[in-house]
Amino acid sequence: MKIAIVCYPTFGGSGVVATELGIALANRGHEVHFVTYRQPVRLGQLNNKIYFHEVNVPEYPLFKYQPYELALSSKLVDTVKLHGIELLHVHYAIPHAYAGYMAKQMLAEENIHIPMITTLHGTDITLVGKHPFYKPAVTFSINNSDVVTSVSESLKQQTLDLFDIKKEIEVIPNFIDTTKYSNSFTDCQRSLMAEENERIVTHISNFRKVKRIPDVIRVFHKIQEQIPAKLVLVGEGPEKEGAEKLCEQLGISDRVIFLGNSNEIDRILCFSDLFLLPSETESFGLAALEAMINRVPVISSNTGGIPEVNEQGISGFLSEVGDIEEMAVNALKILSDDVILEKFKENAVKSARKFDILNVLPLYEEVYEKAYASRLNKTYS
Ligand code: GMT
Repeated sequence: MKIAIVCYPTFGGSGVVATELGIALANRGHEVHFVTYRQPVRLGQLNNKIYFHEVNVPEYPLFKYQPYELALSSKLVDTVKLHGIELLHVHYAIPHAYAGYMAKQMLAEENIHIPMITTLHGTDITLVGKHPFYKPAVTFSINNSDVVTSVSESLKQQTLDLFDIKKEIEVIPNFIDTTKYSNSFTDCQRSLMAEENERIVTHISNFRKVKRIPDVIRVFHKIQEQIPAKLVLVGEGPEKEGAEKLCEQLGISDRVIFLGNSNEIDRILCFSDLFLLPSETESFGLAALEAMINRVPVISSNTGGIPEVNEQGISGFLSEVGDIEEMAVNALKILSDDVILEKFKENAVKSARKFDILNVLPLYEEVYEKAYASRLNKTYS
């Protein structure tokens, strides 16, 4: 099938999921066309199965805000016509589902009928989408998608609670390509990060408020009071400066390593002993799943879809949002004993394997086939 994927090209989870899905679909023989404003960060070499089409938004002095949706929908129309695209899969409702719907309508005028799948990822519903300024447009574009999927049961429920949804929402969880990890690194270069006797605690995110970065630092502060440890912080975002200041205030700057954005996530997780994800809300927690497949147990909050990924007392521990005390106690339970740590590491991989791409990809293919087969029965009003 010829599929156009619309996503954010950045380090955020929805872009990563869209990119990994596109790569996996191409490996299965589909032709995949990414349509976005920059080549997605996780997308490697383009080939005859993977294409990238850049959306350009020309500047004009009249505009305070550049009309990205307009440029995206035009690009989609051109791409569909030029490459004979059969299906549109948009990741993150805002503004992709809206632009996708407009593209569909324009194409229908020319008697080209193309189904649109919208995958909801999290903040497009829970933080941004529910804002009254966006809500009517988000509700409209979800209800006018041919198929709607969400990355967790929790996100499905939140969508139904927050919006007036008239469509069925199918849950297709995020996934991991487990074959990539069967020969995981043997040389993790751990010595570059920490002394032999130190545990390595890691957090990876885009450093937005929702990630509760101060909680990450305060939990680590308590851990390092009890055992020798280093904290590795990976990512960039608005909370980073405050994080650096907090480390200084707590007198732990020499134990905290800020790595910035990285394409070497697996290498970093390879030498990590524990992953912290104390988020305010998290539709799924892809970062936790990536940690787990790399043998890293997770201390997280119990919010949103995280309990569908991190298993209490098995792959790690979950606490109420903001319960720094309990998170630190649980972290120490795992880190203080080599045997316990090893058990949690093994369990983390086992839990992660449930999200093997081989189980999840067919769910998307099934949805695509159904949507494609029924495209001509639709009335494009
Ligand atoms: O929160 C992020 O890190 C980015 C955000 C995104 O949309 O790019 O992530 C959301 O989608 C991910 C992939 O489906 C989920 O794993 C994250 O849990 C979700 N983030 C939130 O709900 C806060």
